[in-house]
Amino acid sequence: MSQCSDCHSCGSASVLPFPPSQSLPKAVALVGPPNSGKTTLFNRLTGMRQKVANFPGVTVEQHTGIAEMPDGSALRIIDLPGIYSLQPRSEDEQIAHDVLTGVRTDTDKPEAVLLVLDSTNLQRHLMLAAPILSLGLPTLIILNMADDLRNRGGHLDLQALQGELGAPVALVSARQGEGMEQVWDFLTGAMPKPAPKELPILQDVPKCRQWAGRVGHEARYRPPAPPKWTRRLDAVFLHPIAGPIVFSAVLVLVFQTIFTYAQPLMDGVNWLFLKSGNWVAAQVTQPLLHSVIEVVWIKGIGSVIVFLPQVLLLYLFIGILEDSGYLARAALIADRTMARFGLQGKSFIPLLSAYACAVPAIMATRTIENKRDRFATILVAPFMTCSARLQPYFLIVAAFIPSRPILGKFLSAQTAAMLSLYILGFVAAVVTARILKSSILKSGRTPFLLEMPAYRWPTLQSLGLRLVDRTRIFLRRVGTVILVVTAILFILTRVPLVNGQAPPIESSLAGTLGRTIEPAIKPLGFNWKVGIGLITSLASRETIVTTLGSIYGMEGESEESGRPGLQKALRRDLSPGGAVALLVFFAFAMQCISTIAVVRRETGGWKWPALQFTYMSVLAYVGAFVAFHIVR
Ligand SMILES: Nc1nc2c(ncn2[C@@H]2O[C@H](COP(=O)(O)OP(=O)(O)OP(=O)(O)O)[C@@H](O)[C@H]2O)c(=O)[nH]1
Ligand SMILES: [Mg+2]
Repeated sequence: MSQCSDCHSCGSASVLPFPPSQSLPKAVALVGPPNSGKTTLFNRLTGMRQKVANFPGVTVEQHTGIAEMPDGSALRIIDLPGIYSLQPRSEDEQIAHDVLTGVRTDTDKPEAVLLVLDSTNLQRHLMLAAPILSLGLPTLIILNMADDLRNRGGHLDLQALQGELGAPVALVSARQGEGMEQVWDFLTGAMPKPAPKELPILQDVPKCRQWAGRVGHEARYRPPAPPKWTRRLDAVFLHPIAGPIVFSAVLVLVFQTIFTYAQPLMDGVNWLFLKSGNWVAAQVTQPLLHSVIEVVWIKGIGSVIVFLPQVLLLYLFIGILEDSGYLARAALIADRTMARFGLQGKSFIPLLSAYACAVPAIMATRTIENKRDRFATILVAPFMTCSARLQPYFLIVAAFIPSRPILGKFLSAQTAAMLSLYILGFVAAVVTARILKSSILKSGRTPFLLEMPAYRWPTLQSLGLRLVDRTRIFLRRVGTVILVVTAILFILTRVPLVNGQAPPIESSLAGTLGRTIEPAIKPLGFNWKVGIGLITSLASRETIVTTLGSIYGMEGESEESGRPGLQKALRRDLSPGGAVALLVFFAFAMQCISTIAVVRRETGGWKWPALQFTYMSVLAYVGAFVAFHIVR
């Protein structure tokens, strides 16, 4: 076992001369405790848009960006996951540690460090200064959140702190761009050097804390007034009874908004898409091209595009939860419940973000220290209802469930059905976690430690940028995977030619494929058309919507263009039992190649993704079978 303390690395604690002799540093690392604003600064320096949010553990891997220096030269800036010490406890901390010490081959060893500390929480954050300075790299200590410090009446003497640490210090607000000239001065080597200082080697956490306290005292650090609102809000949000009630109310509000209030927006997008598509189709007289536009574009792609407003609303809500600081509170409330299923509060954040997409959620499990807890979270995350499931769910629910109110304006039958599907995925996740944690992934209970961030108003700019990025990703997905699959399907439904004409769909290649698997899916209440959709949805779940849209479009069954036509066609083709079975199938099946790939990467092999895929597929089949036979 290492004799090193938790907050200080071994070795000499003296600081090397600064700035580096002749040449400028080529790669500079952003280091600091979680949630101190490293990525905000990274984005400001490089002009990039890496994810920023108000909870610890947002960045879980290193990102390199280029900062353009005033003289036109380029400097590589490396954003790192947050660390509390140089003794890594979780995968993300390990990455930061390895980049910093030059162990990783995929990233340059940094030649200088920007140590980002939260100036409103300086006494705690200063503890990291000693081990980082002892690395001997030229280091600028950035006291971030200067705006917050000032607004809450905090103060410190920068010169004194600089003298105590023997390293340059800058008071900065990365969010507002305040004090950035000092950062540039450091990077260009124009910042004056303070006298070097021999730092003590500290052996344990209490000594580190003592040292940080003394340095803070010498720097006449006056901590800012405790954030009044944070205390007041926490009294409600973390209350053992009020907390869970608020949390449930937040969830219902989110779902109600997505499923009900998104409707007019979706209708608007649908109208726009149809009008523009029909206009283009009317200009094209060549029959093949005309039907490509009509089938692939209007009926296929159009049936997915309409979901953009819903997906954006979901991301908007997640953005507000993440940026406000509420997410960390929700994790704390969830910790007790999670413990019943063998997981812990730290698993909650990845699981909640899996409502958007399982891929970043699986990456976010890197913050979980206990490997078995981490693997269990990875294995259950794909059960959470991701935004790609929203589309088949919505199509089927809208087709089969009337939109009548259940609890007045508060809850409609369709919202209740959607909510049940979300609950179904959640139950599958926690039951699976329970099974895993009491069998192959058994481990003792890990205490849940998460630093609660101060509440912050989400800025319109940050929410707006999230939505712009999300729209781009959505459209890119539609324009690549979904368009390609829909185009291939179009070809497969037109071959082999009969007398130079496209055959009826059921005898086309796609139809033959669908009919080949029909015997296997008939017990679930699905016909060959749904079968084709199940095959294409292996590429991504939304493609079942474009597939059914194109098939019914080609058959002319959806005379009425757009979603109402598709819904009518579905009602003709699926019994209510088959519809419920299809929903259950989508709730449980792991139809996402990207998720399989990321599980393989994060678990280091094929064993876990293979187990996960088999388990989820069997559960999907059996679940759909049972649902079909119960509902009929
Ligand atoms: N008031 C204020 N907030 C800031 C400032 N810089 C960052 N923030 C906020 O602090 C929160 C955390 O910012 P990030 O940049 O994600 O922090 P990080 O250090 O990269 O966090 P991890 O990746 O989790 O380690 C976000 O809500 C930011 O908007 C600042 O100068 N002032
Ligand atoms: Mg970050």
